[in-house]
Amino acid sequence: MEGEIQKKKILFSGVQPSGTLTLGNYIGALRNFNLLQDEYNCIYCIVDLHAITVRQDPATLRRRCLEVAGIYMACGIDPEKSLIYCQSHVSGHAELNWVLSCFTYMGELQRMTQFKDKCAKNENNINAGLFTYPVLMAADILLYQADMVPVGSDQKQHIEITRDIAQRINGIYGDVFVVPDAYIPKVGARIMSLTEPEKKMSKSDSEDSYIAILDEPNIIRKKIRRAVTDSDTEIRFDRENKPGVSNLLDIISALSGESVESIVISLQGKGYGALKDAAADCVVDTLSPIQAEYKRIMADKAYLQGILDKSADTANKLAKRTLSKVYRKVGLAQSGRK
Ligand code: ATP
Ligand code: LTN
Repeated sequence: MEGEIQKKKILFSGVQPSGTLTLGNYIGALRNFNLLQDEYNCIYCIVDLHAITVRQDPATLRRRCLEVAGIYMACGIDPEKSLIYCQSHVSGHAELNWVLSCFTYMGELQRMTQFKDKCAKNENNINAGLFTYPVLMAADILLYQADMVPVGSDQKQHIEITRDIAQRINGIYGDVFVVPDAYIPKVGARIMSLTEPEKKMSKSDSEDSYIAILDEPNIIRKKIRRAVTDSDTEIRFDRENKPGVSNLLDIISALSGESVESIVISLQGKGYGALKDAAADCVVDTLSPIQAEYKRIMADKAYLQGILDKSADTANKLAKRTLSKVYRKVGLAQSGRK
């Protein structure tokens, strides 16, 4: 990939190992990852440095990094085509983070809605990392001169600030960075919580609010059966007034490829029980083969670790190219060593 990197455009994305990955992560981000593998040189990162903005149990965090790598591969990311590695294994992320933070304004960071949401959820640990989280994310992306970043719609604001930082630096020093575009899916860019459908499904919320990619079929059915809908009986897409029902329709549409309109027609008059059964069938059918593949991959941890290490080596080389360019452009001292 290192040599080839010049020819194809570059795609970068990341997922935090901050919990077990959810159906929201899958529909909003992961399932698009493998679709783009042939068109782009893809770099998929497990962003463990981002995860520690919220307190994590060390042993669990370490285990989850490997699990996320396994899920990436089970969802179809091919380590022969794409890089899969841990953010903390490439020191360039943290180094570029520093430089970018000197070109990011406090006011910009204060407007980030994810920061406000995370503060509300972590009242006892509103740390500086939570505040500067988007700068590290910008560093992740700009470090590889990525053209494209597939994410769920909750990350749109973070991609915009990344573009602003890149354009600001390019404006001062000439062409330093590629300015990346977000790739946000048309359907399923924001899957909602099963228990509070006006909120985003999130892996750091309570277990019954999300479907984990690794949930057993009977658990998936149970969670969907209990999903909050409304006191009405009409199956209709109306995100504002019927968020629970709309979320289930969204999930079916995203996974089956059928339009919401035709799903609504086929379920007309059948009631919420039928809607929930249809959603559960789609989810189980999609996740079962991924779960089987995940089991197979996780049986050989040494192989998985080997992929992470090899990818990190390549990522380190790519990162160094951008970092030396940035250091040179901003005027940091050059080393006299050969
Ligand atoms: P946390 O709850 O710990 O903040 P998260 O699942 O919200 O985690 P990430 O793991 O960093 O956040 O998300 C990885 C990718 O999944 C991102 O591209 C994000 O936009 C996408 N994503 C997360 N939740 C959803 C969702 N509910 N619907 C669609 N996409 C989502
Ligand atoms: N901020 C993202 C995770 C993330 C990411 C990235 C996504 C960190 N770095 C780079 C895409 C590209 C989140 O909270 N969902």
